[in-house]
Amino acid sequence: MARVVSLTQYLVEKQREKGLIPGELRLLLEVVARACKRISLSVSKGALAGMLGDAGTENVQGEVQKKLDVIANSTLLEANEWGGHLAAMASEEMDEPYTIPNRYPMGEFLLLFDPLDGSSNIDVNVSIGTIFSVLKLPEGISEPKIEHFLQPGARQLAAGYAVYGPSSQLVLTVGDGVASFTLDRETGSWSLTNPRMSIPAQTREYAINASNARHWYPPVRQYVDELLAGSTGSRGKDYNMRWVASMVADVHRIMTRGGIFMYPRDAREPDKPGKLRLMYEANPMAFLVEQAGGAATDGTTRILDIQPEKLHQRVAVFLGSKSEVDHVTALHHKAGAG
Ligand code: AHM
Ligand code: MG
Repeated sequence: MARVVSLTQYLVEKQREKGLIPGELRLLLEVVARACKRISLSVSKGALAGMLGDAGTENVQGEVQKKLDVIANSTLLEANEWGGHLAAMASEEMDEPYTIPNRYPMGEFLLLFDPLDGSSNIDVNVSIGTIFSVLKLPEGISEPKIEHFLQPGARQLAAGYAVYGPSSQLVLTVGDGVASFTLDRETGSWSLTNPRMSIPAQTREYAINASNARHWYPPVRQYVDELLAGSTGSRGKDYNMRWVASMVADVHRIMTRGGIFMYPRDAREPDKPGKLRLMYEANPMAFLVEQAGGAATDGTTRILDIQPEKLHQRVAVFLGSKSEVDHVTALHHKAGAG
C-alpha cells in the first residue's frame, strides 16, 4: 500500500528539503489546519449539536451572522492566539484586527480569514468552507495595525481553504504549487491526496449568479452571451453552468476540473466593487488559482497586484482557467478603451 503523507510531513519537506518556508510558518499552518479540523467537526454535527440558525448578531458588513460563523471565528482565534507565531489576525467577522494578548509571545506573521464562507448554505447542508491568507508583519513594527495588513496579495507567504463537503479537504499553497489533503476522520489527520493540483487551461464550465444579469456591465453581459450562444456562437463550443453559492465549493470544483468563477461589480451599487472581499477571499483564492496554473483578475487588473486600501475592501473577481479569464479580461480592456 502506498505510504500516506501527512500535512506535517508535507510541510516539513517544504521547510527542510526545499527551504521554502521557515519553521515558524510551518507551525502556524499546522495550527490553522487543526482549527479547520475542529470547524469540520462542528459543521458535521449540524442540528445535533444545535449548531444551525442565526446567532442574532451582525458582522461589520451588516450581514446576519450564523451560529457557525461565530463558532468558526472563535475556533480560529483561540487556536492561533497562544502559539507565538502571530502578530495579529483579521477576519470577515471582526471589524478590527485581533491583536495577540500580552500574556502570549508575539510572532512575525499576520493571519487573515473568512472563518466560514458560504453562510447562505450553512443551514441547508451544502458545502461551506474556511479561507485563509498569511502575510508577514513589516520589519520593525511592534504594534500591528490595519495599515500593516494592507499588502498586495503577491506578498502572501501562504494561502489555503478548507472545504467541508462529503469529505473535508484542505487545499494549500506556500508558493510552490498547490497540494490538497483529505481529513481522515478515523485517524484525525490531514492526509495528502493530491500533491499538485492543476487547473486545465481550457474549460466548458462557468459559474456566475445569473439572477444579477440585468445589472451587469457590458463586458460581462457580452461574455456570458457568448457562453450562452455555445456552439452556435463565436466560442464554437457548448458551455455548462454551475453555481453553488459557496465560493470555496465553486473554486474547489475549478481547482479540480477547471472552469471560470465570476462575481463582477454591477450597476446596482456602482461604488461597491462586487460582493467578495479582497483580503481574505479574493487574494488567497487568486494565489491558489495562479499556483495551479490558472489566472485571477478583477476584470482589468491581476488580483494579486491590487494595493488594498481597506481591510474589508470588496473586489470584482474573475478566476479559474486561464484562457477564459484572459478572454473576459480582454473584453473589459476593449470596453474600457472604447
Ligand atoms: P459570505 O462570506 O457572507 O458567505 O459571502 C460570500 C459568498 C461566497 O461564498 C459566494 O460565492 C457568494 O457569497 C454567493 O453570493 P450570492 O448569494 O449572491 O449567490
Ligand atoms: Mg465569505
